Amino acid sequence: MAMMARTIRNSASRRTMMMSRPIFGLRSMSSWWKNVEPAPKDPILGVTEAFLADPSPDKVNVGVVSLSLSLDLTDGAYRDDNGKPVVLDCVREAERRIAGTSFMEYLPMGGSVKMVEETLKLAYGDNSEFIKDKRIAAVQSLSGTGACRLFADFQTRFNPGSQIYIPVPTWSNHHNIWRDAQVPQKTYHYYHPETKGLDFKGLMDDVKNAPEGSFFLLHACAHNPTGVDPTEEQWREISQLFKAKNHFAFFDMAYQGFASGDPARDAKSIRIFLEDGHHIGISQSYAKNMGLYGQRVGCLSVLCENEKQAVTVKSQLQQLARPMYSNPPLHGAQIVSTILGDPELKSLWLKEVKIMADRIIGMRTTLRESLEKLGSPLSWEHVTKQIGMFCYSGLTPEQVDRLTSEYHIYMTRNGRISMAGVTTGNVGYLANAIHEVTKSS
Ligand code: KET
Repeated sequence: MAMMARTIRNSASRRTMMMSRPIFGLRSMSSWWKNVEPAPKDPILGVTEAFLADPSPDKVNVGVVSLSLSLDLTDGAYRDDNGKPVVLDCVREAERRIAGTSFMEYLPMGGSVKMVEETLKLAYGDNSEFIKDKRIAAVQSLSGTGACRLFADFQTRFNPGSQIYIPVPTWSNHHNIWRDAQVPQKTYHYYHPETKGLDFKGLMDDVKNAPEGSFFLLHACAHNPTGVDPTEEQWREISQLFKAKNHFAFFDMAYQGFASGDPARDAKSIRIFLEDGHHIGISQSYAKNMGLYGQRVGCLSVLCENEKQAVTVKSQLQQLARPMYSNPPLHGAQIVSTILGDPELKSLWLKEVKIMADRIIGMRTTLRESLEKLGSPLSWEHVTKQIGMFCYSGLTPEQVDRLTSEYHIYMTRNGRISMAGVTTGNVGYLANAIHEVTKSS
């Protein structure tokens, strides 16, 4: 026993000695990153971090009527009317069916063929001739962000020096994505702060004045952050002008189903471009409309001239994916293909998408009515006019700061409210706080 204790003591003191001995070379090895500055906080996900760090004891009371609620209305993640995250019933059923599967192997570099097939139908239409003719190069992507990034990398590689036109404003990460892919960015007019609607004239002028064959990023529906979409007629005019200018349209469709409650209707902009014979690119995501945020499942597609070209383009997209992440994750893709491949589960999904979209539309009405009942001197018509997950409220960064410091309400500093986090329980609290910070403006 005594010998054992001595041995332990000895080896412990040997360890201490070794640790205190200077290890030459280590200092110089670690010093190359000593000048690295902290990265700026992300304007969306950074706010959620701040919310999580808020020590307010009432934070857990989200959704409960209380005068000191703490609300996170930052990112576009859907909550039910009790403020709780939602796993759709169709997803639970798909998971039940997948459970116990013996397949845990790699997907191909381009991802699940079945998932991609079903996903293309949602964007291009069930009976799309382009799908039948195999003219679409498509790969599973790491959700919508991954699809945008893969496309941006494809653009740089095969059209070096080309630029991308991005709307003002847009989802903040669009700028990061094309910047990191080394694609120079230009902007085009989109939102009119005075009318809180579309600046259609500004948009058309910018499209007209861009050099022939420019790349444009378009939000297919439920524009983030403004909630302002062109009408069908305006989409037709945009498409015609793109045709005349030979521009390339890349559609980011992160909210299919969240604008109208019907995914097919929300793909109208894309269908118009297809009818007009454009070759387009599309990013699709199941983060929001299937609630698969953390599963990172989406799709990048590029419509080509013929099957041969589509095979070639797909091979290059895979070639871009291989050194980055090799192949995409399996589980989310299985969930999606199980749901969309089964008519019953698919119709359950469509019902659930509509329920989510309708709840948000209902909350817009209640928020506007509550502000009007409080006697707000401002117009809140835009709250119900805008569509999708977000309300671009018109609040200034200073007013947002007051909402956070005085009311524990978190949202991005551009005044974007994630309507998906507004509930029957907290809408009154939110309206009151907005009224308090805006009534003297
Ligand atoms: N495009 C748009 C327009 C978009 O708003 C998002 C996410 C994405 C793509 C990417 O989603 P993904 O989870 O990669 O499929 N927007 C929300 C979350 C975030 O910022 O990442 C948001 O704006 O809150």
